[in-house]
Formats: sequence, structure tokens, C-alpha cells
Amino acid sequence: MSGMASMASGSPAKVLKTGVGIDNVAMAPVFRLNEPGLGLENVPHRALTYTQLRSLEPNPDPRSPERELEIRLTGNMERYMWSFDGVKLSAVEGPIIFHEGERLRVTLVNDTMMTHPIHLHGMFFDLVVDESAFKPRKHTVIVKPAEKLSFDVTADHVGDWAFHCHLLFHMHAGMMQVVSVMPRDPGAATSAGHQGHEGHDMMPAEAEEQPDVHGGHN
Ligand SMILES: [Cu+2]
Repeated sequence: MSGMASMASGSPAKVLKTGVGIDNVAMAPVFRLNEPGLGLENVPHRALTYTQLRSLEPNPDPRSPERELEIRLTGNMERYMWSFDGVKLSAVEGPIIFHEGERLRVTLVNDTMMTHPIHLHGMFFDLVVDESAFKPRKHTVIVKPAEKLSFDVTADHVGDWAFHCHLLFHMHAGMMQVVSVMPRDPGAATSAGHQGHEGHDMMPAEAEEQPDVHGGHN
């Protein structure tokens, strides 16, 4: 994990308690990106895993993440409650904050006994299958029970973006939050909207070092 060594500080793992909305907490979540999906372990055909994927082109932003954010996938199977960090959408007090231009490592921990395809709108992310520059580019990642995985994302699209489980009955039950990418220059927020990075300034250092950061969404 050489890329993590240069990170200023990782966030401590969240401590969640079981209760009405959380019927289980994964005590020892593990790396499972090298496993096929649930039920595909012993099929007669070949089943691909995430660790077999590589981007055909180098990841557009080669920076190591400067900040880490952990989000737990939580629920109560019997009550059919689904949430992030134990808080369903209708009870969330504020968005998940990204800061424009930052390189962020988002770690998902699945505390439930189900698989969840977690989807971020607005930005592709690089799934951390290794520390190479050819991580698979995704906007949705399937998170297995008791799995802990990470993706690196560059917050290059200012605005509010949906972040949710793509099993829509889970999303409707509350497994959804808003990611707000906050502009570096607040005055640029209205002109940037959801249209991408054009129309407002990059920091000079970023412009020099990362000329192609924002051009890789294809
Ligand atoms: Cu789900």
C-alpha cells in the first residue's frame, strides 16, 4: 500500500453499534475483490473478479489520495432497513462533503449479510485492486458481505450527486445519501453547476501538475 504511505492522515475506523437500524457489524471485514460474486464460487464456468480487471489507459489522476473517508453499508434484514452509517436518507442531517480537486480514498465496509452494488453519480472512480496506475474505472462497485474495499476518486465535478445502492428497493428504503462537491471558489458554484470543470479556475499548482485530470471520463 505504498500510495497510502504518503497520505497525511487516514480517518479512524468508524465505530458503529448494533440497534434498530443496524442488526450486524462486520467485526473483521476483509479484502474480497479477488473473489467471484456470491453464488459464483463453484460454478462450472469461469467467473471474473475485480482483480482481473485493468484500465486500458492510465488512470487520469495519478496523485495519491490526500484524504480517506470510510462509509459503512448498514441495515436490518428483518425490518427491511437499509442505510449508510446507520442513517437512512430521510434522517440524514447533511451531505457527504468532497472538496473540489481533492483526491480522495473512499473505503466502503459492508456490515450487512447482502451484496450491495454501490453507485456514485457524477464521477468515475478508480477501484483499488492494487496500487498501479491502471486501476479499473468504475461508477458502481459490488460490495460483498463483510467486505472492505476502497476506491480513489478525484472530486472534479462541483455539485450535488446521488450516492446509493443500485438495488432500488434498498435505495428507496434509505441506502442513499448526497455527495456534495464543494467548490474551491464559492463564487464559481453557480456557473459550474453539474456541467463539469469548465468555467472556473483550477489552482495553479494543480493545473501544472495535473493537466489531464479532468479529461478521463469516457
Ligand atoms: Cu443494497
